[in-house]
Amino acid sequence: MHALITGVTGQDGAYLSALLLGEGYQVTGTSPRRSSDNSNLRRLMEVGALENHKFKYDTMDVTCASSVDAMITSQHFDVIYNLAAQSYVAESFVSPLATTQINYNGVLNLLESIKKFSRETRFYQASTSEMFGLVDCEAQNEDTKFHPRSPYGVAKCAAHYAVQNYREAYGMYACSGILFNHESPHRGIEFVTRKITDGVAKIVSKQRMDISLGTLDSQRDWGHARDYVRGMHMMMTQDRPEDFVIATGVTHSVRDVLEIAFSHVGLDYRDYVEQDARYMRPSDVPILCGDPSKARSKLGWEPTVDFEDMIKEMVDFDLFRHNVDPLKYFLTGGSADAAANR
Ligand code: NAP
Ligand code: G4F
Repeated sequence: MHALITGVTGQDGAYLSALLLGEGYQVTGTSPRRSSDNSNLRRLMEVGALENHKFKYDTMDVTCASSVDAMITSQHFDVIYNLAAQSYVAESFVSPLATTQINYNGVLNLLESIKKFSRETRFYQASTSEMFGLVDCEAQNEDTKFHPRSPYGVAKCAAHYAVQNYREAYGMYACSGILFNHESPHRGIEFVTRKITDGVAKIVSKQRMDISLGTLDSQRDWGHARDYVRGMHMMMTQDRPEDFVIATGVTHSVRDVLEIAFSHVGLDYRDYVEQDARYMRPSDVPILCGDPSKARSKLGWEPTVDFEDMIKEMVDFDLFRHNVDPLKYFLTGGSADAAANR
């Protein structure tokens, strides 16, 4: 089996590559051409994908129809996972058109190309809980109405409906995973969980004194990316294409993330966090909580990583990255100097 993963250099691209390679797939992973220092391949290196002979990295920008066509006609893909996106919600308020180009037009380019040249290829779209936005029910499932609160959410809604339309109009195996927030040590540093765990590690290693954040009241249903890419793969190996919510069903606040991350290194977040209006959004999503019942019953999917363990894993990873050995740090009663990993 041959899989194409767009947006392979992101968090999910790395985990999905590792999963599919482990299942014996040949994987072609793409992202747009960036500067030539190859730093965008860091995650793929860390999960061991780059050294696997069944993995090939190539460049492709989903906003360019001709390069999408060239890729899809150059070889046969059994399955395409479209993870490519401008995925940072705050940035979408600054660059709504660019976000829409990638997150909606890019999806149309892929769907059109599959329709024209490779109709049997299965297509996965990375839909998101951000589409639910301002919710009026306790738990969101596949039937919950959308009320997006950002240009990112609006573009993802449009893409979601396009996938549904290509499925109905052309009988294509096209489906969307409506994934709630998922994090890991490979999460982008701009997202709130990783910003906090990286900030904690910088405070411990005395590189900074505090962290500036926006609202601490937002609540999200946060799971682990490794569990969530498993959900994607399960959706793509069903007999019929269907959309699925992937979530834990448990909600926490930004304050909970702070509480866990700081107390893990023996500090009180109240002494280190300041609020900064620059990180507030014109309209935000106050609370999300997913109902993954359909994924549980039809796919047999279950999350395996506990929220608190995930945040601690991220703090430990960032401590290590900032030259503090977490084990020595705890054994020496919280001395970063004694635990310097040099
Ligand atoms: P991510 O880390 O931001 O990765 C996004 C990927 O898209 C990167 O490889 C990026 O390349 C690539 N990309 C950006 N512009 C592109 C373009 N014009 N053409 C092709 N590729 C482009 O995102 P993620 O967290 O892995 O999420 C993967 C997907 O799931 C995204 O579509 C996201 O919107 C969606 N999603 C994420 C979550 C979550 O909580 N993580 C939840 C629901 C849905 P560079 O590395 O070169 O920038
Ligand atoms: O970590 P966030 O930036 O994630 P957000 O906006 O929920 O989006 C992520 O999850 C979506 C799934 O629902 C994905 F589709 C999307 O691609 C992305 O992966 O922010 C979470 C919450 C927000 O309410 C934000 O306002 O945290 C709040 N927050 C408070 N201070 C902050 C900050 N967010 C960020 N990024 N940085 C802050 O300083």
